[in-house]
Amino acid sequence: MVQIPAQPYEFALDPDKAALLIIDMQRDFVEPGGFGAALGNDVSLLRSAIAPLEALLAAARQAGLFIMHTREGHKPDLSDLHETKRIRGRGAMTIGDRGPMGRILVIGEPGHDIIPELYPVAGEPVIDKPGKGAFYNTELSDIIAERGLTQLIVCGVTTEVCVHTTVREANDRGIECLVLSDCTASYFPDFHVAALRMIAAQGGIFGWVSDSQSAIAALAEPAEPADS
Ligand code: TIU
Repeated sequence: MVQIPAQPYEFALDPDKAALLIIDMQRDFVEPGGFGAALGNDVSLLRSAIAPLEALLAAARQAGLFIMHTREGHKPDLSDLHETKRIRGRGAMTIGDRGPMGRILVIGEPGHDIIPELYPVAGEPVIDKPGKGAFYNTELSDIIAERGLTQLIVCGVTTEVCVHTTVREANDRGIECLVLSDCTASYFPDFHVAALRMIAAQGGIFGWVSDSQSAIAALAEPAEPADS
């Protein structure tokens, strides 16, 4: 076990039973012309998470931590897209429409892919998810069960939407989640702060909140046996 300073109290990381889960660091969310912009957002607000995530990803790879990435998106025939989601927002552009990075939020299109700075390497599963949470209609539960995972370090975008939904889903499945504040971001800075507070409030009702520096320091430490 490695202790990571966190809110509401320290997180006891068991690196053998933990994974880093990076949520939706896709061009569609952080670059102009994609889904985030189509919803009327200033996508530059999400870019603060990239540099801390690059450092964290390097440290996690160095430490041999299991790493997974998710991508929100839909099959090219949109058969996995609920009509309710397609029309939500009533914007001029929506999911499946063609933008400067290809069809918005469609698997295989340039905008749907993960940004180059955080691109997955061999051995890091990429989980395509049609919803906001990473458990709905994905193989994540199977991967967690096969590997005997009990903890997730959850990062990515956006804090109050896909990160929060995933943390809530994981919490209900008995998975402990540590969310790193500077490795997540929102189009709404006040929502980011509130979302993190919601996780750690009430004695850690959904999980724990820490930051990349604390996690990176912990990943560099040799783990103590779990029963010490
Ligand atoms: N709109 C928004 O804040 N987020 C999403 O639609 N998806 C994710 O959070 N990935």
